[in-house]
Amino acid sequence: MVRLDRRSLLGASAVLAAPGLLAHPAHAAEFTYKYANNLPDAHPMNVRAKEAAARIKEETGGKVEIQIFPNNQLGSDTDMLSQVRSGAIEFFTLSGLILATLVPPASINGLGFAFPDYDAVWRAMDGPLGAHIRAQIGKAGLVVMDKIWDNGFRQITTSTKPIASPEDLRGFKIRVPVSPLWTSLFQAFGAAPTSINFSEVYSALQTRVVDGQENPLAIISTAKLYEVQKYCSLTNHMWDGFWMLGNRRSWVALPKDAQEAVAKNWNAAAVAERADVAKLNAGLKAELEKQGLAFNQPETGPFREALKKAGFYAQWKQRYGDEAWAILEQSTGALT
Ligand code: X2X
Repeated sequence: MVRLDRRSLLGASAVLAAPGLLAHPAHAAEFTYKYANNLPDAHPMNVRAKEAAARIKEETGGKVEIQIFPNNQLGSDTDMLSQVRSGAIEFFTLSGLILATLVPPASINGLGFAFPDYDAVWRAMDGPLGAHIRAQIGKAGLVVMDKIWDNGFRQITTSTKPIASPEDLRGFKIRVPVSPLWTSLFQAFGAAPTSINFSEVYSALQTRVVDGQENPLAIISTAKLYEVQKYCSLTNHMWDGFWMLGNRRSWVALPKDAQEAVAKNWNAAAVAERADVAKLNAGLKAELEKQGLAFNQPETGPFREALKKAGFYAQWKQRYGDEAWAILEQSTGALT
């Protein structure tokens, strides 16, 4: 679907202006690969990816050049997932929860209120839970790098009211990413979730197709969602991260030493990005308050209880299976 709103026009002109596409340099790289994502240029993910691409070029003696297409320039997450599978793009970072439309177990880290803090997140994602998920991604035919990039703990913003208790979510029109787990989570609260790709979120909020959304503060800030939202409720209701996915054919086409340089630098960039995002998220509340967002910090106990009562955890335990659930609970403690 082509929609010529402000954002896609900006995206289209940026694609046309991208140097490698129009010019034919005398010493073209042997492998010119595209990395696409859904986040604004200013987000640490794109900042660190740019550094990694420069190092990859240097360490491969110019053989591997990675062009970065941020901000949904090449389409929505749904589009880009098709593109990385077909080889139209070579690399793509995607939330595990959205990847779950292809690899169902990949959403498990997004279960409501599973992780108490970042220590538990990295223990799980750099440990057995991450390994379990990556094995499933591999079986689906995609390449995945070892280190997941941080998106963050997610918070709810609205244009209408603060969310102070689970009752405030009843009937609430909220945008969620395209992902069965996300829809299920907000349905369990009795909300009215609508699946919308991130490429359409700003305009969906602006035109009041939905009254709210949920994202980490780093995204609320870099995507300027505060321009179209009034309240921010610090629910920390789930942790979300981005897997660096690769097209398998393009990956195996790279010589071994180039693969190593690419993997090493993508993984190092992910680790650096985690620190950036944690720092950003910790400092952004004051800045977003200045932009006009009103904050509140609800107690999370009643939200967890509401999920338990709705049978949310029991239902997802059955879907993921006992083995995966046991691996998750190693890092989170008992959830059911
Ligand atoms: O779509 C979203 O909300 C985002 C940007 O956080 C994800 O990629 C999951």
